[in-house]
Amino acid sequence: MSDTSFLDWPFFESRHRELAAALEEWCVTHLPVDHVDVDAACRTLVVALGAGGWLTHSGAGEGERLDIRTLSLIRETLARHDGLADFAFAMQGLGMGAVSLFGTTEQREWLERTRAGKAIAGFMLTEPGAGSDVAATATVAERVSGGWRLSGEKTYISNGGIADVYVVLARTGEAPGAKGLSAFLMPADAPGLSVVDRIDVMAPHPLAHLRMDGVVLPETALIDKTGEGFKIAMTVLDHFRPTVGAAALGFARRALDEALVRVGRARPSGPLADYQMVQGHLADMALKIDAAALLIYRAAWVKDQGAARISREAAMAKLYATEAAQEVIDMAVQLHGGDGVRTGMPVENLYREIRALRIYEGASDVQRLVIARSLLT
Ligand code: COS
Repeated sequence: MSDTSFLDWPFFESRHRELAAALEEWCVTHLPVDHVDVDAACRTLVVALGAGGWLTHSGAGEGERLDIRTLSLIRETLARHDGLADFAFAMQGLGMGAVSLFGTTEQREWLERTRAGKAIAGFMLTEPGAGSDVAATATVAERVSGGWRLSGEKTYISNGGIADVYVVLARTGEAPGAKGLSAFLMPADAPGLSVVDRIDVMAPHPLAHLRMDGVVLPETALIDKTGEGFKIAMTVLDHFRPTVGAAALGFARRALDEALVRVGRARPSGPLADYQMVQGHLADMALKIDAAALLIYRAAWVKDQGAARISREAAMAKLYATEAAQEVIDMAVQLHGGDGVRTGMPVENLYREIRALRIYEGASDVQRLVIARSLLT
């Protein structure tokens, strides 16, 4: 069982502690699921997380606010038990993030379905020519009678191919760059939307390259106002970046748990834990874990207290927690010796799982840029 003493920190209320305990119990009976078919596993997980009531927390209904501490606690707990369960939960939140924060009553009908586990969501931001540089988005949305026509390509779209609904960022052209973008809600069965390719990655999860070839959407698909798409996307990312850190934290906690079991094992010359150098590594792992947790729950707490923007805190949390988790997991692999790189070992799995978190939702260098800008402006 992982260290839960952090739940006594003043960032949390009793409802958070109760939720963490209840989710832990749920995870023990429901996770991990079989990952052989990742599409099927994700569908199963969304249904199960919906039935368990956990997905309610992935979004905010009209008049409600996203609770970032709750999102983070759920992600770290799920990640500790099953990376794909964390992915399934996180994508319901990120996919519908723009609707949670800016959606109309009609658009929220989709949100209620994703929060119940009855629909799967995706967020279509990245393009072949616009990854870190969101302002370079080339997908075009042109006005047509009664609505919009979208054309362009999006890649590395999580849940691409299995989602029922997407939020997509497109250029509506009010101004060049960041000020000429808008966000739209697009059902996956919209004519003209197709899967170009499914993308296989080192820690498999549903991922695809998608094409919009003249997809016609009604006026009501527009989220908030035209020209606000960049700010909407950044606001969504500000809310969810601390939670990426939380997922990394869950992976790191699991790695430390696995390492502690490993080094405590009896050996003819005594357990590895008797060696001071091993103890030094364990101390460094625990230190990085606590430091990451402090940054994550600081960012979450600040937002939950009503801060308008937490770009700097969110960037620090994501940057530090994902980089630190990579180091913690690498050390756990090392402490396992040859077994650490054996396919199917929990630490080998964590080693593959953690890598993408330093890239998605803003690569580490983008987070550094956000932090530096907060110092220089
Ligand atoms: N919240 C609200 N508004 C924001 C914002 C935020 N977090 N960040 C920027 N803005 C606003 C700025 O205030 C600016 O508006 P004004 O001109 O009215 O002041 C506007 O948006 C443009 O901002 P900026 O000039 O900083 O934009 P850049 O094009 O330089 O982009 C980075 C900045 C690189 C930080 C941004 O593109 C980014 O986060 N990229 C990573 C994207 C990403 O995470 N992709 C992963 C996708 S996986 S889902």
